[in-house]
Amino acid sequence: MTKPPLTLHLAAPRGFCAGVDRAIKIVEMALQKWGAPVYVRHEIVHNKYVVDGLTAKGAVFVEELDEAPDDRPVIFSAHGVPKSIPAEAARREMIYVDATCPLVSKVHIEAQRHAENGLQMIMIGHDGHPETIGTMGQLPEGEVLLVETVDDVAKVEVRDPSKLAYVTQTTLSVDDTAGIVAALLERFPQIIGPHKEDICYATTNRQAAVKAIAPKVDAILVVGAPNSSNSRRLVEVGARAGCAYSQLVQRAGDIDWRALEGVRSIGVTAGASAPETLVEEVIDAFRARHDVTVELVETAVENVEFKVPRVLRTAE
Ligand code: 10G
Ligand code: SF4
Repeated sequence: MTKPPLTLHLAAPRGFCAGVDRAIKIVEMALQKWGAPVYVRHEIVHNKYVVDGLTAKGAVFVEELDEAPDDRPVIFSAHGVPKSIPAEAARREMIYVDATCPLVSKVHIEAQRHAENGLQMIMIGHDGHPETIGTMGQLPEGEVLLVETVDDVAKVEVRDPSKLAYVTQTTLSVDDTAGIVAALLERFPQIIGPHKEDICYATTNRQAAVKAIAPKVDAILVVGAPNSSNSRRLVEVGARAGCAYSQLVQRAGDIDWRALEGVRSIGVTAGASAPETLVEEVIDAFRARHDVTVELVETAVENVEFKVPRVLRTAE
């Protein structure tokens, strides 16, 4: 029986970013250096497949530091942690390794520098997300004001409009954030911020690739987890760029084949925490049902790599 043809537009770049790659390596190298169990505070990156794989190798994932014993190493996730967490680990004389992405640490330093210069901080981010909690937690409780939307900008109450700075989460929607920054600049013309925002290269590139694909396809699938902020942003970007069916799938088993009946072109991408093996699984699932032609849509080439912390490098 002949299979119906399907053109699969594969986004590039997609999937793992340099910060995710480094964070996973940190857990693997810690397991090699210290043996199991090694504790990890929060999912090292927001992906069940990654977490399950590391759990099988002896990592133990906990939400809070007090769930980890004093005498085993603990790793902090790529999303970053409030200052109080390494301080508590040090107080308990624990071995700890911080897997915070260097691009998130850069935002932490920015926030602290602005505060030292007497500026009140505003953070553009999602309430309750670990990265937002970590960045806001670089300064004492209540010092950083959170805005999530343009509406929030109208409501935020500041100490002195002439002494303000802002930072952002690294995985936000580029377009939504531009709107929020514009609203901040309009209400507080003296506010100081980064050149554009703190959205990282990986977020920007993955969103741009989806924008390029959306007008060409009947449907978009984003491989990623429901708790992965950057993956969910890719779904939104796909829908807003004109693709009516834009969906998140964790694995091939999540694909709604009935909804895709009659589709002749599909876009596939993956969030920064989704392993390539899951993208391959999705492509294979299409191959089983269609005569697939893969077209790579490459909108940027990435060659960013981050070193792992020295304490682990010496173990090599
Ligand atoms: O997109 P979020 O922040 O939810 O995280 P993720 O684990 O799905 O992807 C990697 C991004 C980070 C570690 C945040 S900088
Ligand atoms: Fe780092 Fe960006 Fe990846 Fe976050 S999404 S881990 S900031 S490279």
